Amino acid sequence: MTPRTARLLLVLGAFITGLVLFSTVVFIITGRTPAPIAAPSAIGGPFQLVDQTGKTITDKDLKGYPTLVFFGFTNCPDVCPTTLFEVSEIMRSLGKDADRVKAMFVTVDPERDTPEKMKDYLSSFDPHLVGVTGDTAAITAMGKAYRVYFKKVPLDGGGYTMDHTAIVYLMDKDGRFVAPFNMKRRPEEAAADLRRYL
Ligand SMILES: [Cu+2]
Repeated sequence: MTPRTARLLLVLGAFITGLVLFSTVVFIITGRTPAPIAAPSAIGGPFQLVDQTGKTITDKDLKGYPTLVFFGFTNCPDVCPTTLFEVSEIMRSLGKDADRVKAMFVTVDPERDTPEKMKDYLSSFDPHLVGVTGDTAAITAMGKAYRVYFKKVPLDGGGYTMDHTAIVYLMDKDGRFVAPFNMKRRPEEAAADLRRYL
């Protein structure tokens, strides 16, 4: 296991622990077992950012579309390109239905990931992918709303990389969090699962 993989597992672990703790708190307060993993309203919410063409994008643009949301950054050496490739395969498997879902790649590195940079980067992936950036405050707020962990890590030779939560979120047509989307299956299976939310 590379240190990077170990770090990502740690981040994933922390996220899941957070969800479990949250569910437990809900259980203690209400005396009822909460809906799967977390109350749907606990993740997601309104945002106002910019897409890779420089156009404003908000949560309202996602209304009516099941949406995959993934946080990352264009300088990411492995996890982000792999995930974007996998999401692209799912979109391809969806065929025509790809127009009825959305897939968003939200940068956690808005300093470097300008709309132009996002556009250039995403040109290697499925054209349905929407790149999302904006000012640091707005990105931080969205990250918080999605319970995403991210942190700048200085590199030995100068510059920096980003540690970040690597979960693909499935949001339903009404913008409610459904579950972390299972990427560990064939694109056709993932596409079939996604179709259930159309
Ligand atoms: Cu990444």
